[in-house]
Amino acid sequence: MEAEYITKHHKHQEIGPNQCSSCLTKRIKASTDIVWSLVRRFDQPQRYKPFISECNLRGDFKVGTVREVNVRSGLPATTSTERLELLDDVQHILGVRITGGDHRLKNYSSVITVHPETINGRPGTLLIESFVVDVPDGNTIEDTCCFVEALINCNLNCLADVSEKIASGNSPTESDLVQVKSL
Ligand code: A8S
Repeated sequence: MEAEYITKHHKHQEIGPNQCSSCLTKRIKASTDIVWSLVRRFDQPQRYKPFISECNLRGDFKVGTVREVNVRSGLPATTSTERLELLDDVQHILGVRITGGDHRLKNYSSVITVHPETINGRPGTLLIESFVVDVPDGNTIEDTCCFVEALINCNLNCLADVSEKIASGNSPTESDLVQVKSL
């Protein structure tokens, strides 16, 4: 199934010689309703992305809308400008492209899909996130891939944490989020 989902939804445009691309998966013990309700909020990435401190939408929430995000200190970045490319509430697909900002990820584009899966006999979620990005001058493909994968893994671990808290009826508290942030 996983391979089928990837072939179906995670085919990025042709990957250039100076680009890198990868695909990560995460299993979450919460329903797709819960996980998708967090992932789809293009206007509120800070609900589960620990490195984002603030987000402002330019205009209405719809495909084509741009958000300005502020990045927490300690990273080689301060801001990012990101465009909502695809939001499919039926198939649960979110596509985002980074169009600018003060950071080193040029031509970054990502797709997240969310799929129902039974985990230990309970409703769970398989999340798949893929990306493609330019390799910055002076960096290797491996370094770039590692850097981006580490950031995405932090996001997905935090997303799992928040989703599983909601699923168990405990709303996540600010201190839970701070704990994940410091990982
Ligand atoms: C996402 C994925 C990534 C975000 C990266 C990879 C970023 O927000 C951070 C550091 C950077 O150097 C680049 O889905 C950028 O958010 C945390 C500012 C884009």
